[in-house]
Amino acid sequence: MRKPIIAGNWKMNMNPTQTTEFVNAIKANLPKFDQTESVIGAPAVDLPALLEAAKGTDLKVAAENCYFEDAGAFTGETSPKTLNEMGVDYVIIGHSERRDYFHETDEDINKKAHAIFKNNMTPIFCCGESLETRESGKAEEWVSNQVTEGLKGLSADQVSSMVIAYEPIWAIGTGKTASADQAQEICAVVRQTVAKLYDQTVADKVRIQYGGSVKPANVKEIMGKEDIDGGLVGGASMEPASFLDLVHFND
Ligand code: G2H
Repeated sequence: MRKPIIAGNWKMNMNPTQTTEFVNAIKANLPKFDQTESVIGAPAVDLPALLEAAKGTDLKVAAENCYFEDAGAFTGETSPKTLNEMGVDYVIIGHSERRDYFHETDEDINKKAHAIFKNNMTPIFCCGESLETRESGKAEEWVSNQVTEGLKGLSADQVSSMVIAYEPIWAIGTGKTASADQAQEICAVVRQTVAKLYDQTVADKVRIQYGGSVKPANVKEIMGKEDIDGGLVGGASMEPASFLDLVHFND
């Protein structure tokens, strides 16, 4: 039985004051962590405020990115070692915005996955195809390849414990959601890919999220699909009542 995981991805929105106010507004009404994991991914500059406000609550904290080295001459980058020392639980890697605008490669993302595990945190590894790739009939092959490259060298235990987020680029922030069936179809491909690379036991353990215009109105149907264990949510995660509706999808 895989525990559901709903994670907000605030992207480059919110400031520390808004972060504290947000957590104060939701913290008493979060589901118990052992039933559903509620996570917020915030910009690095908001993480101290987020961690402070989340202390003693059922909320887990994600960074939206990190570098793959612990320290060194890498101006402007964020150390995974420091994130761990701060108390961060998850790090989102390979989001399509980072692949596209910041030219992150499969190899960079794979190095980040290794660095995150080395520093005792859990990656939320994103994958997903563009509209062009989908229309050319190559979505399955594309996503399977991203997963294969992204997981290179990770152990079965590591992959069993991680989260993979399938986010079709054409459904991100566009208001166009993949139908629950379209989302399920590719999430099943992600799980089959993990089974091929490792084995069925690992594939049965890895948690797979769908992301792309998830909102309170569609979360229940999406979460009802066999291979979907969670949501990675941008726009609809930035308002307290909406966030609470998402994490209480099965109430
Ligand atoms: C996809 C998602 C969050 P939104 O990027 O990862 O954003 O829910 O706004 O489509």
